[in-house]
Amino acid sequence: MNQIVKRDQLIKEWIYVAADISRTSFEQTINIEEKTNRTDLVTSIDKEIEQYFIEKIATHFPNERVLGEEGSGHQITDLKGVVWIIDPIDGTLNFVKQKNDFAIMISVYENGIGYLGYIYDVMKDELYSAVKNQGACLNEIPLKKVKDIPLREGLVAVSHRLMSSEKNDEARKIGRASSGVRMVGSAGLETARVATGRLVAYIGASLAPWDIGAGKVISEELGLIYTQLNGEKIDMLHYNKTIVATPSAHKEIIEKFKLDKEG
Ligand code: 2AM
Ligand code: CA
Repeated sequence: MNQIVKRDQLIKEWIYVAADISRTSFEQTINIEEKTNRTDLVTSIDKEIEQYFIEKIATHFPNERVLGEEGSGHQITDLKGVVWIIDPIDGTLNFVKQKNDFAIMISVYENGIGYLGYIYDVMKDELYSAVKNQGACLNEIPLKKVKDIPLREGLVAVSHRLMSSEKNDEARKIGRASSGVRMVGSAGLETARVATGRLVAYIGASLAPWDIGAGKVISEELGLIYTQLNGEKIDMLHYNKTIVATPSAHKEIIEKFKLDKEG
């Protein structure tokens, strides 16, 4: 990928402006709509931030395509060339109900390979960033490769949908096999916790490319494994059941548990 340094600087500038938009909104009345159901929300702020990124990308990189959660980007059916992947607010339920624990996420892929990834924890002012083959940072300070801690010695996060399933006890079995379960409700921030060694695994029930893109670049730079729950590689054009984990916890979870069968 060309112009890595320029892209990195611009993305960081844009993220801080977007974060101001999200924080300022707490003093305003915002519009909230249900997308697929009452737990899947979109606000006027998600749309405003996505629009802001799309305008910036179009100005600086007019020939490149954008895949955005709220649909104001391009219709993407292949990953040829450079594709920007945007989640304007990851953890919209947290944003609305808690005003905390939400993230802004951007990643840049070329021909399906992730080169740049950013997760910004707005309320903690923590920016996780990574450049392929150059490592990952937290607020510009390099992060160490994670230790390969096994499941029984670490904490895990499992998506609400899997953990509360009545049909299948597999997620709760994983919880019992670990040291404990900790849930945040933001795929990006849960992945960031695996990337900093605070969790050994995060399991997502049904994550879209914009929930995955940035965290995958960051976690792979730190020696973590990010795949579908059946062990196959992530499909960046569709929804995936996901696991990001230390190598040991990843192996144990995909071999011992039948989570990928769950709806
Ligand atoms: P979102 O807030 O950007 O929608 C919640 O467990 C995590 O799963 C969040 O990162 C959320 O991202 C993501 N997610 C993906 N699809 C979802 C859906 N249909 N409903 C709720 N959360 C979803
Ligand atoms: Ca979102």
